[in-house]
Amino acid sequence: MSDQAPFRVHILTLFPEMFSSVFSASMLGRAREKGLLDIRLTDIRAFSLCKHHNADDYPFGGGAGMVMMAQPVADALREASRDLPAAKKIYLGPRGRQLTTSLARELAREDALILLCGHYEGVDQRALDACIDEEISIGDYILTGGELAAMVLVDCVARFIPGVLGSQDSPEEESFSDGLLEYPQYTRPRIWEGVETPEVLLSGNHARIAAWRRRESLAATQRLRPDLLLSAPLSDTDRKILRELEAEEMPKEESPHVS
Ligand code: 4H7
Repeated sequence: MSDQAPFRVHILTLFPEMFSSVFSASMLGRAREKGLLDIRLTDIRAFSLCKHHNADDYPFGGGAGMVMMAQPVADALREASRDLPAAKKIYLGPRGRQLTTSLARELAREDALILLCGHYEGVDQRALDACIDEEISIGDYILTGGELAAMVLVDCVARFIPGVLGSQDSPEEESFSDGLLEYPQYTRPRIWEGVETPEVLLSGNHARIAAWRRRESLAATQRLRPDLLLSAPLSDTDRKILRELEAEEMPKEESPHVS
């Protein structure tokens, strides 16, 4: 248990059963047990006023699929808002602002979040216009529903809630926080299938290890995501290492080579 008030997330969906394993396992499960994260789920169908509890209907203008009706969605959002009046109301959809580390850090500073998951062809635009503060996308690809996007957002935001990561870890130390890709990791056994762990990691020399890791981060970023180097904060030493790596990668024309 913790004395800090939990970060509250209320998720509205037609498929609440999709969330149980993701929110019970590993770090998110532990964060909830520790009282750092309070996740509520509402089945939008419960707000349907129809005989058969439908919350979707055919699209006006025709076309394939179903559209989630304005009334049950808006009623569900308004009830969630009465409970969490300061919460930011987010719709997960492909037209939204893209989720990044910096957006996740911002969202973790909100009082609470209400997440609306669209399914089928999405939600009637009038309910979105009346109730939603912001649409967020987890990336440029299409999903069958907003539920997986909501899970990704909660996972990503939870890492910025104090106490969710172990006391050793800092969310700022990892990839995309310092603007570089991560260095490779090794654990026992020291030799696996004949492949050795880099000797430096067994040296116990913390300065050498830190220097090796920084070099590996720079090398991976240069090779795999050179675009990140344009905005990463780099020291003079970093720039010198990058020039060395570049020279290794691209040997000079006149340098001798084995054929
Ligand atoms: C809201 C609006 C999120 C939710 C539209 C959701 C990608 C993302 C959805 C849709 C999502 C993301 C309607 C988009 C049907 C696809 C064929 C559910 N897809 N749909 N279209 N990138 N899908 O964050």
